[in-house]
Amino acid sequence: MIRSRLVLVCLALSALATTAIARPIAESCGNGIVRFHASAAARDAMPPSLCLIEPLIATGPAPADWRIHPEFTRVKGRPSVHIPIPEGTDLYGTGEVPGPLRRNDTQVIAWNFDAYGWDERTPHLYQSHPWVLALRPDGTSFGVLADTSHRCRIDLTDGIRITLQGPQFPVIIVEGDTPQDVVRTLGRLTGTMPLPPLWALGYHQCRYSYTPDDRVREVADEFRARGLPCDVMWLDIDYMDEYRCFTFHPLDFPDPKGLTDELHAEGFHVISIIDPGIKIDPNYHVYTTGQARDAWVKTRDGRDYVGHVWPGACVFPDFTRADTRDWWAGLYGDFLAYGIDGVWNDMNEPAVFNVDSKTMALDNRHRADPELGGPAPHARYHNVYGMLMARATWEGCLQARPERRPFVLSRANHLGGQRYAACWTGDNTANWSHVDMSISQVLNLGLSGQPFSGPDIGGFCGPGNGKQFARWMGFGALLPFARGHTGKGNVDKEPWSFGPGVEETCRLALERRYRLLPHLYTLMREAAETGLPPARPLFFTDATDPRLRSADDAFLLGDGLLVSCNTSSGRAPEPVLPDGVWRAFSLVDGDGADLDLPVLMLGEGHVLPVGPIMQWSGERPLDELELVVCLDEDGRAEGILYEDAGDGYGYRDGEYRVTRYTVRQRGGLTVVTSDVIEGNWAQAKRPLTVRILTEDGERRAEGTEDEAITIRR
Ligand code: NBV
Repeated sequence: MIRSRLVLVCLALSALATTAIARPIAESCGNGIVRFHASAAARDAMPPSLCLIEPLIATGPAPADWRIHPEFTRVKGRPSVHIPIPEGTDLYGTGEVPGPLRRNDTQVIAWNFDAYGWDERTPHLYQSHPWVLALRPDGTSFGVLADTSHRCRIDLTDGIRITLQGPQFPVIIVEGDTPQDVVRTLGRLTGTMPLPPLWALGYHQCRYSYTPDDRVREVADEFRARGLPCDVMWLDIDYMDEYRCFTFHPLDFPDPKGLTDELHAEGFHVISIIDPGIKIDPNYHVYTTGQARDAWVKTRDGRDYVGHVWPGACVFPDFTRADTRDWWAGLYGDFLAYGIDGVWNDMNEPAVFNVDSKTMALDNRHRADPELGGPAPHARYHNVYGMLMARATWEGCLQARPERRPFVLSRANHLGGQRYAACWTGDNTANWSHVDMSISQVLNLGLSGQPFSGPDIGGFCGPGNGKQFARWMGFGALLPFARGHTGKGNVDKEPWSFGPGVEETCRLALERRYRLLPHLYTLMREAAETGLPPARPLFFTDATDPRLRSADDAFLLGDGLLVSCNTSSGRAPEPVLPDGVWRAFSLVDGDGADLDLPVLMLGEGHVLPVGPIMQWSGERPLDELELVVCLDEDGRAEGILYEDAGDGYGYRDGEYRVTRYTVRQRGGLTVVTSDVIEGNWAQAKRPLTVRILTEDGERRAEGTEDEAITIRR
């Protein structure tokens, strides 16, 4: 009896143990890219990738000197891969995760989850990015992409270990001389975000919910009356008729077109929320037309799956089918005709109320198209449900208005989903830890392929306080996606809600953003072209400098503009700065004296083009420019500016301009020249103000863009 118990215990222990799988298969898939399979059988059974932009073609075995060799194992019977890392390697990425920038010693679960009120310990947020970026001590870098949509644990406590609840999966390793190289390769593999419309880079104002329509007008008018820049007003779920998507409440929003016309006339764009849960109601066109298409996700025994969300009992479109996506896309024609400019997809993990898992049953059936891998349980498609919804939404917006660039914001998403939607970090909380985390989250998302993200500035849950709001807005206004938002029943969180002092800080913060819009747009264009995010960690300046590897109270906008933030209630700690000269400068009157605002610094060798303050991005053309300059020790600096119509696709036919600004010191003269280096738009003859930042102040000069400007020392 005792012996048989012992045998059982031993058997159980060995099942728990990690078992190695012999002889993984390595395939070279392009320069610096190798895909590994646990075995030939795993390679042959590999389903289509749901994150790659196109299938990878194997061109031969891995190069002989390939450095990273994953070890495929089974942990408690589950497929697992372990990648040992050299001593001193720092880890980043893993997408939308709470906590610090540097991810060593953390564990997360890639599982899209309605993480209301999440905190530092929450194991899974709304999006899944099975991707780790590793930085070796010598500054070279590699990336690890687990090509799976299944739930997986990414454990960074001992090297990199990824363990799956699902079938065996391939691992793609990317090598680069720098982390930037690896992020660019990720962009090539999973796609880049299409260039957004310029207005989407303005400031956005949201709350759950501005209702009725007069409240939307009131808030919008308040922005204009107070001279606070803002581009977009958002409509959260209460604009709907009993939460039926694509409808408007007959009493609270009786004339949606009238409302959007008025807002447009004041320079605002309007974005409305659309959730995936469709109310079961035979008198509701979305339900009946979806029903006619048999569009819904099914239970394991083939009935329509019914889950409860805002409207009560709902069915859920099966976005894994092109037929369903086409139907969904088609719904946007009439909807956008109300004057809606962009779409916010929420609750698309998908979130379901009143079930412990907070989502639909894992054995629900998706009747997916063959190119996605064919019919399979929800467990395979859960993590990409939100991405496929965002894709259908994006396609719908483009179909409805082919001459305009879609803007979609999605709560749930997956590696590669930057092709369809921007990201906000969900229902955060108004406390200092969340203020602090908002920077590292945006940076790690950027290192995971998603360049366009930001937090709910001010915090969705909890009231917070004025000091916190001011500091959050101070740097939040400079993150790629800048939106103030808060929850139902919470205190007001408009820029003026905490009194005149905080309002003044918000004004300066927003005016700074608008002055920086030309630069942000240039960076967004770079993101669209290369995958490099606008907001970058400091270690991008020198990947060998160990001091910069954990720095996450500061970020770079591009290569040369450093934003050093105060994310605590007290005094800002002494910032960790990269080597070289970094000069603090002011962008709007009074910003240097406001200690709640981040410090802006320009690195040596950079020219930063900035525009005038505007109340919204399209208020006036960019008809004057200022060049902020920080010379390097050889007296040189350079910068570029990308411009186009701000919307539409003319830029694809050459209707754009990239101007390079060059500053050179020769003898006692500093000479500034402008050259159009790309695009067919004629060179502008704008007035230029040049500001050369020096150790003891600034030297200024005026001129125009079509001539060299000479400044005497
Ligand atoms: O649509 C209401 C909210 C929205 O404001 C928030 O931003 C989302 O994250 N939504 C979640 C649903 C309910 C939240 C309690």
